[in-house]
Amino acid sequence: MKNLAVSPEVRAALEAKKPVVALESTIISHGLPRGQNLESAKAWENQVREAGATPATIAVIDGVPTVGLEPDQLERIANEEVPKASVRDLPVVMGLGVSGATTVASTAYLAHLAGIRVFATGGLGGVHRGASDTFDESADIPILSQTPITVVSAGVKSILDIGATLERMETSSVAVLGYQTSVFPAFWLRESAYSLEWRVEEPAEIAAVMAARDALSQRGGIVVANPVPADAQWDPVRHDQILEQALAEADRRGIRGNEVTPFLLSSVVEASGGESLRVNLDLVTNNVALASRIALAWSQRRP
Ligand code: PSU
Ligand code: MN
Repeated sequence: MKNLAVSPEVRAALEAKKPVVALESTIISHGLPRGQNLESAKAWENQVREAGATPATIAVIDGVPTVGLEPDQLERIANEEVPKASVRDLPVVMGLGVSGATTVASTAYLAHLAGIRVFATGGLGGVHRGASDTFDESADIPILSQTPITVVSAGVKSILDIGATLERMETSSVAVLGYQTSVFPAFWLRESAYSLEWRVEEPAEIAAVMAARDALSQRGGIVVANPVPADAQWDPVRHDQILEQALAEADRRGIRGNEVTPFLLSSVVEASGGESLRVNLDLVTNNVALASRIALAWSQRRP
């Protein structure tokens, strides 16, 4: 694509067929509190480098979709008021020449345009509770159904309707692989009430699935469901109490549209006194580690 800015570091890695891991920016601008967000974003980039891969944090900067943010660009996304930009917003922020933080959907979309195969996030967006009335479903799944990328996620947050989200992924032909688990994780918790059909033990197996998907010329993405480590998960009782309060508050205030997810996340962080935030940071770190290993396994398949 013309006008896609790929940083020299990311471009060199892609040209040399070295491992690259895409990272999203909505988690930085809207998913984490200021003060915590820049430090975390830098730590995840360093973590990818230490694992032997190249990080590519993605956002739109002054109208230019950018793959591999420079340090000053990362700072702007963390500190300025930037809109959350999903795929439908990309042409708008580009056309108007403004900046935007990319969601899972738009990060996957731009990463694919740049030729990146592996992406680490915290949790995917999905079907919200009550979606049969509100129609609130994240664009993350429909976009993943058309975007050949492998996304490592700690499942989806329990603020969503997890069962409906899994059904939507099935209908959309998005493959879901449990990483060393047969149970779909629920973001802050290792397990939801839903089991998975497919379990893998090693990054090389995931790379083999990616190669087979390519051989079939399938367009859909692969979701790797990676549970938060056992010693890092949130207390399930506290989790249920706080979640219920946050959902009721969002309902009472009539929160709608793309504000729902950021509102629920920040309410939960506040009500938990930061406990949910610690779990959130730990699970992203765990996802970045696995995504780096998958990117390495993928590049080893292609000498
Ligand atoms: N999960 C998180 N933190 C986040 C998000 C998801 O733990 O910040 C963001 C992702 O960018 C995801 C988006 O793509 O929320 C989904 O928003 P919506 O439900 O409005 O599609
Ligand atoms: Mn929504």
